Amino acid sequence: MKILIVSVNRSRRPAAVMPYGACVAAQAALGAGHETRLLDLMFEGDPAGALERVCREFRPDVAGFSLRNIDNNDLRNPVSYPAEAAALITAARRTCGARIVLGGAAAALMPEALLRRTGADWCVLGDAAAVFPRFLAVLAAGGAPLSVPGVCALVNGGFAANPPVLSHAGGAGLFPEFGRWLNLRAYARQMSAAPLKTKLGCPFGCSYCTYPVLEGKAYRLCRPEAALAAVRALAAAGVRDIEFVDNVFNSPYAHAMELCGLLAESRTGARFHTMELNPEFTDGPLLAAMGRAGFAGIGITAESADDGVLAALGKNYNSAHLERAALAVEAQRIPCMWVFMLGGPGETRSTVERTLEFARRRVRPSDAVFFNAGVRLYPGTALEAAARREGSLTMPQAEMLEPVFYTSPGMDKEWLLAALAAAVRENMNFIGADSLQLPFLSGLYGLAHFAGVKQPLWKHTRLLRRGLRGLGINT
Ligand code: B12
Repeated sequence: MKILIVSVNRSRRPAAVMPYGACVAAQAALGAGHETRLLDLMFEGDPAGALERVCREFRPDVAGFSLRNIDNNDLRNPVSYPAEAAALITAARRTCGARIVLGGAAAALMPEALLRRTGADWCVLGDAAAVFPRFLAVLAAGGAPLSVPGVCALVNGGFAANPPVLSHAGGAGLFPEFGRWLNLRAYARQMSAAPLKTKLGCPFGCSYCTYPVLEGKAYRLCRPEAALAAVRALAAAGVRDIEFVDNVFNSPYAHAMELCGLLAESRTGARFHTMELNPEFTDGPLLAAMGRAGFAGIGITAESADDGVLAALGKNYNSAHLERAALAVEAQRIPCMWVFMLGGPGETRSTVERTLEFARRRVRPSDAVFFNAGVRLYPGTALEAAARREGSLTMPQAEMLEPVFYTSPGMDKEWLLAALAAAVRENMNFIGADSLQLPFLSGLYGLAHFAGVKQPLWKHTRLLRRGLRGLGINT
């Protein structure tokens, strides 16, 4: 069959991210013997026009729409993406007779709502490398796609789902040939690193998080040698920056250490990044191994520095782990971004102050701190249930496609936003979601790339903010 994969995501905030999942889906279709094309809309000026052109020329039998984001996760300036996806699907229907299937993290989180909103025929959950070829084989043979585990659809107005089975992450399926599908130069010009994942699954129990819903709770690890081979292939294709996008990079600890050891020995010339370090497993030996491996930027997802809030979020670590992680970061040179999420369950004015105080006192001034305000609520999470019990969430699950946020009843939302704005104003290494609203952020990446600045750009947060302030722009 002829398969067209369409990557719908066009968001360049905080940066343009390569459509990893769409590439995995395309590679899986190609590997199963189908004639496959990928249309990446990231840099298209006229997305609907580009899609209609491909639909007319290529005449796909199946169009797979990869939906990454439901919204931008920004409480103050929410942007919702399903309407854009629905309009594109209408355009595809207008121009060709392809059957339409949804995939991607957004689709997997709210399949029923997205099937209803977009009018697509099916939605594929779980790992595309495992499910998509089977789905296509059944479709090609004239069978019923709903017989395939991981496929869902609307049947006579009701939602029917065949639950996905967890796939093994041997490696190959997770490592598509990015250069075959994407304009890698365009991404390099936007200072985007190529994503690589070394495991599937998330065994942690964070009350608000969707990762176990998306990938299951059990870890399926890639062999570190397979990840190294993928790194080598990317380096050979000219990719300089690679970002490990594991849900948590440093768990299991031994797996991360082994990978770092291999990367250090292999000297591929690539620079590595990850934004997903868990404080419990962030210590001196790990950071030393990451330094030897060639990590140029790391992120610690801390969320809060208050023990009560961390417990209410269901975190596996406490403030003592944060202190230890901060000491380990201080003792080495890799630039670090700390990520916090204020306003979660149990949050009060004093717990917010505690987290801000940690960021002022324990984060090196040369490092950056990113603050989210409010917690995006997703159906099926423990926090959703808690919000319904508290009475702060009353809307039906089907309507949660529109961004809906939790903020603690123990704290006034307006006060939180004002306190955060004041902290960002006073500390030049702090940024919040508002900082990402800069209209010229994409131009800034282009300029930095042109000037030969190395990734990650956020390591220059203080300098950039000072420069912008000098120009009268307060970010
Ligand atoms: C790493 C990550 C980031 C990194 C990305 C770095 C990089 N270089 O790529 C950073 C920190 C930059 C980031 C930013 C954002 N992120 Co993010 N991110 C992730 C994370 C942890 C992994 C994404 C990834 O690469 N996965 C690996 C690929 C292979 O998986 P995948 O894309 O889902 O594809 C698989 C399946 O979905 C399926 N599939 C995909 N497409 C298709 C198509 C078809 C046809 C089929 C059949 C199957 C299929 O097959 C693939 C293989 O199994 C996910 C959580 C998660 N576990 O998914 C969140 C996640 C994708 N992010 C999310 C969000 C919201 C954002 C932001 C909007 C918010 C923010 N915090 O700033 C921005 C948007 C950035 C942008 N420009 O679009 C949400 C998206 C859903 C939603 N809630 O709207 C997620 C799911 C987390 C969450 N909160 O639930 N993110």
